Amino acid sequence: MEEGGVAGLWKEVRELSLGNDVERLESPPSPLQFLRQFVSPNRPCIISNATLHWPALSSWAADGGGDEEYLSRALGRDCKVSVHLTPDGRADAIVPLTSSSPPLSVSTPDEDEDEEEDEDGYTSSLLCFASAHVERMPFSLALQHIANSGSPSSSSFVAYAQEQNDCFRSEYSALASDVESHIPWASEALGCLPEAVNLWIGNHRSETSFHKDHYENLYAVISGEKHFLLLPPTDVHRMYILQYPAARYSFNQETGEFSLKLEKPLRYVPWSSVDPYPSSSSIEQRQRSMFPRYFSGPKPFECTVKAGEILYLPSMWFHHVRQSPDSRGRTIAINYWYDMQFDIKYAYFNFLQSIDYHLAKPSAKVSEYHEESLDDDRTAISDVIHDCPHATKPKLGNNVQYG
Ligand SMILES: O=C(O)CCC(=O)C(=O)O
Repeated sequence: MEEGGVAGLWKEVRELSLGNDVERLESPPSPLQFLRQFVSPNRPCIISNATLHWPALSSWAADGGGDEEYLSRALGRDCKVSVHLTPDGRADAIVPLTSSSPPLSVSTPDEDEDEEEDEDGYTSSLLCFASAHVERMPFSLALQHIANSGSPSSSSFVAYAQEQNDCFRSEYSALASDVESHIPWASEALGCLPEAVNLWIGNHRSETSFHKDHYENLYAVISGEKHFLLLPPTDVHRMYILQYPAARYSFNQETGEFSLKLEKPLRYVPWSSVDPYPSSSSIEQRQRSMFPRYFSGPKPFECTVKAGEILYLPSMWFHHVRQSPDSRGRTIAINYWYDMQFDIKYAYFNFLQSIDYHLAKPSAKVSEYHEESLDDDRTAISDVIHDCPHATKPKLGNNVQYG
């Protein structure tokens, strides 16, 4: 891997500020400590023993002593919530528009051409940004679906309650008194109250692909565990962000099958191309050769957040999330999104994102750049976005926002 230039930056921020691990605090910091040691330097941390006083820790969590029915009783069994359904647990993820397993039918605005599939169901035709099928259903049914869909043999879909959009303060408001409405030391440090509070209930098949948000994120796990991969904003060139056409799953209850259709009018979403946990060795090989800066660069920060802990996920950090459920088959978390400061760090980040990785080599002359860029990621990227007419590198200010 290249030294100096942008690659030098990846190393330097780790040496100067981030280290190699996410720091763990045994108890909540004071607002001043949180501001000085974590928010200002844009460094993540995990805070243990952060929420043990919340009633949710005993009444929602499988090993907290609460009964299994508490949640649906407290919210109301028939109270409807939004549940995101996908064939494989990957919503808001890059998937091929033609895929054979699980059952999937696909149509594009120009309708299907004959494409040759390889053994993973990938074709040279098109990758898209696929959003979940969203179904409103009674909360008790949602909880059943979440637990059952943890096993591929018992369900043709994976259910994930992850509506975002401040869903905890709207759909789940009857549960408000079980948690704090904000994180006091964070609110004081950040000088504001949360802009959104979201509830996440999933199982081990639900996965959130690499992306970043323009929020300071306080992510509290209540039951089960969440596994994060984190990369700082300085590593943006390792994420291979490209514009993908937006598509949406729809699920047919009667046949139990999904179809995936491109949105009309066509819309493009800038999203990371990297899948850090490829599902087969052939996909892994392809990923490694197409995205060498991710796979050969410094390792992502890896951490597990357990019940009672809070992860501070600084604004603009790339994150990928998986989960392990509790004994009831659920992982439950709640997160608080606070407005970030659109300050000089944000401006630097946008500048970094806008510059070409190759042009940023310290000694590269323009003529060298033209030759070298041909045989590296340019060719790989043109494979990924084959047939994707508007695919370009993200423009300045193209915020990859989740929510
Ligand atoms: O828990 C997850 O699946 C994703 C969380 C996330 O992306 C966020 O909090 O911004």
